[in-house]
Amino acid sequence: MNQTNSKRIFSEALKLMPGGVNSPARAFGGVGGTPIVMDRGEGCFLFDADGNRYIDYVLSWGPMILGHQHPKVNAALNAAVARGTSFGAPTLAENRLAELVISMVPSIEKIRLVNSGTEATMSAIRLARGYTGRDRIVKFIGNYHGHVDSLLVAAGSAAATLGAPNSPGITRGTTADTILVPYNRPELAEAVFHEFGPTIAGIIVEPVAGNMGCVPGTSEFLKTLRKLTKDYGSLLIFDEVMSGFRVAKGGAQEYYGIIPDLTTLGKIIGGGLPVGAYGGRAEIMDYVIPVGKVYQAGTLSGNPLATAAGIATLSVILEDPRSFYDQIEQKTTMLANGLEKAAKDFKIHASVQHIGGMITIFFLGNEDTRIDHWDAASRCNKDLFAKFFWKLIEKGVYFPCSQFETMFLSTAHTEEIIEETIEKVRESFAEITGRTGF
Ligand code: KE4
Repeated sequence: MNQTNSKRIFSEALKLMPGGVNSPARAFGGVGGTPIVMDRGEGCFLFDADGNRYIDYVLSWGPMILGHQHPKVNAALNAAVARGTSFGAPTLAENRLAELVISMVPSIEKIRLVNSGTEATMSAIRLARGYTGRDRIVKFIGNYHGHVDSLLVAAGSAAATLGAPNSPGITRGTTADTILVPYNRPELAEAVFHEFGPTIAGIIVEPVAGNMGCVPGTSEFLKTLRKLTKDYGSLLIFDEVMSGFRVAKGGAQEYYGIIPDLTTLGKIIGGGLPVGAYGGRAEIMDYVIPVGKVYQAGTLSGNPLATAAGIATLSVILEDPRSFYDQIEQKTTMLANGLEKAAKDFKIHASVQHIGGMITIFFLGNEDTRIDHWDAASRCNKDLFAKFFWKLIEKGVYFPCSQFETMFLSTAHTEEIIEETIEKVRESFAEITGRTGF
């Protein structure tokens, strides 16, 4: 596979930006080798700087649920550009995006748009502290909520991939009020609340963890968090930056039927442009400045181009949401079944875990049969994952470059493309194992 341009461009990047990237998740730290420089996206495909085509299961780490260059998103962006790019003043489009999100997400009566998932989670925990007057926040080992100082402890995603779950540069004081609990262990969350409950401002949780790879929260776990926060007067924050608009129209909170006090959003809400958001009941959100005193601001929050892309994306989903999510679920299940059968046929010890449009194949440690928390995820066979990743790259299939990331599907992935993917997975397993698979 010719990668001349990609390697040249990336070697220049290394001189200009730390690790040649503007986000460590792209650095290929979990798989080794040189990141591939992408040039354009089209439907479910990415094309690199040398013109090589890949079936894309990263989808910009989640946003591109309609695939790349959806005509309605492109048209909305072109129309918005013709009116100017940023005014720093209220615009109608912000009302429109807010209305769409409020109509889709059960917990949200009022919303504040920001520019990233990190800004959303940072603001939501500040709001929880301002609203309750308490300091402590509970987070879960292996969950990643963006690079918020007080949450960059035992963090997943690239923090785990690159071995920096606790980043240097964060003071002990910053994380002194962060309580860590293992994910999917309701009894341990109970123990923490029995000891610290009256001092806990809130819990922030990925209801479907995507930053260990795809590890859905159990109903019992999430119901326990809902009960504990209600009993102790803390706020439950669902970080749905990844699961929002992906596992259901109303995100994981609709899927599980558990309504948090605050929800953070990102990725799909911007349709590929930088949008994050946090929202919840009006009586909580009215603690945010300028109504309340909890400060939060942003030059480009609610930007006209970003809101145009977000409105177009959510509007396509809302044309027929039931068939939209049935389609996403059906395609994800088709891929999952193909991955499971391939792993079984080639005697590879794996667990394929999926929910809505999120999916991960875990190459399990010997003693594990399924991944439901970080300890098990950390025992996965990362070397085998890396071999598998590169075999697929050679065959034109682009999986996330880490065992601790989730794969995504879009409405642009056809059944034929999924069948082609499964065939290339089987070829890769045959080459790795030397078995025939029959
Ligand atoms: P951003 O600041 O990257 O927009 O969002 C942070 C964030 C918050 N919460 C959850 C549940 C998230 O998954 C994320 C970001 N996800 C990673 C991928 N695992 C983004 C990729 C990257 O960091 O480049």
